[in-house]
Amino acid sequence: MSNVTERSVMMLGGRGAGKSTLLGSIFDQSATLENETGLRIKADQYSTGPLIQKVETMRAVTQQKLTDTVNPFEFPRRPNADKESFTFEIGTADQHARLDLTFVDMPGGWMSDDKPKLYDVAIKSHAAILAIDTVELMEQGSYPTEAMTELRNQPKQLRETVKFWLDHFLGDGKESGFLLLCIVPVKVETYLRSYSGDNKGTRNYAAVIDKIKEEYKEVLAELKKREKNVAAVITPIETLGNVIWDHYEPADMAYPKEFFRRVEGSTENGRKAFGYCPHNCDLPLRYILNFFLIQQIRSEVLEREPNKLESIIDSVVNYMTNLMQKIFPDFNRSKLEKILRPFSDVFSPERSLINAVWEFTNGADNHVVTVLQGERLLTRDKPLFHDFIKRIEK
Ligand SMILES: Nc1nc2c(ncn2[C@@H]2O[C@H](COP(=O)(O)OP(=O)(O)O)[C@@H](O)[C@H]2O)c(=O)[nH]1
Ligand SMILES: [Mg+2]
Repeated sequence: MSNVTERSVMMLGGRGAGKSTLLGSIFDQSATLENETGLRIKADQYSTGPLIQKVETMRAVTQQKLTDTVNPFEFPRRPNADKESFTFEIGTADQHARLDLTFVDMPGGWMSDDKPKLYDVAIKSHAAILAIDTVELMEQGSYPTEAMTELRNQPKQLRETVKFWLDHFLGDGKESGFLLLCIVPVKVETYLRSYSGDNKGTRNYAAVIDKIKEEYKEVLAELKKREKNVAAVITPIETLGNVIWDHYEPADMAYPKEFFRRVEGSTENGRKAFGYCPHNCDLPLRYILNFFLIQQIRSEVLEREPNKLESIIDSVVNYMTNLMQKIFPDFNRSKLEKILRPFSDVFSPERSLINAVWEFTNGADNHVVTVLQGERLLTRDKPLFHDFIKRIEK
């Protein structure tokens, strides 16, 4: 295949937060959508096995009444044992073009230990995923903190990493990018739904959002400073479905064992709640691909209309003007050219691929998503898209 492009996505979040599992779930659910969207998603030969293994582990969890999901043999410190990156090959059945998207999932402990490696990933990534262990976020207070070794979320340390990333692309005088941070609460089933037949009281997802805003406020403040260039969204996913947190048990001098139990009954809208039932795992990928596609379209508009654009934006009448003001509110051609350049060829301009990406990203279940900032970097405009498609050689 000739038209293969490559991009990378930085994975943020502590060891054991659920990053690799999250990627397994994204892969597993997205790959089944080909008939619906035309987008074919595979993993490369080195990633398929480990990704499927993560999904199988999760499937097994839903078969037990009560499980301690942290495998004591897998978990203790082997910081370099984990696979570091997973590549998704994103294309179509006709195989004319493909985007290889590599998620760089750093081995545990990097947040404080291996700065150079981390920074090396940061400077290559225009999109990042932050996995938040929702159970730790919400339940940590119920357990003596000093007994919890190495917390998984570590929002304070994260600030430094995020700041480095933002400064690299957007620091003084060198605005050279648009960025997306996709915050993904995992192990969130417990708070996302009410299950009838379950006795732990009403679930409250709004409390999760509030808690993220509180615990990660320094990180969010860094993002806010770069609001014009950075989109940030919260996309919760249900890796397992129907499995909720039950309790912690001490595990001397180590992170407490966390027990999950499966619910048996039904969800609030009457769906039978039983067994493995992942939901919305494709959301982060849909948002990332949408972000890339929208920037590519914007960059093409800018390239195509070098002379007209300024006058369109200056004039005050038609649909085009409103649209242009929406997609380029702070129009400054030379600056925009520079910061849109990295996106001009994310997807080879090849109709079937671009169409499939549009379809895939169109299917996002937006009602569970919280857009924190940068909505215009994600805004889909149909006429503009069709215009863009028309211009692509067959
Ligand atoms: N109940 C539950 N457990 C999970 C979930 N995701 C991950 N885990 C557990 O957390 C452990 C660590 O996950 P992993 O993906 O390896 O974390 P990483 O270090 O961030 O890559 C796994 O062995 C699972 O047992 C989830 O969505 N629900
Ligand atoms: Mg991992």
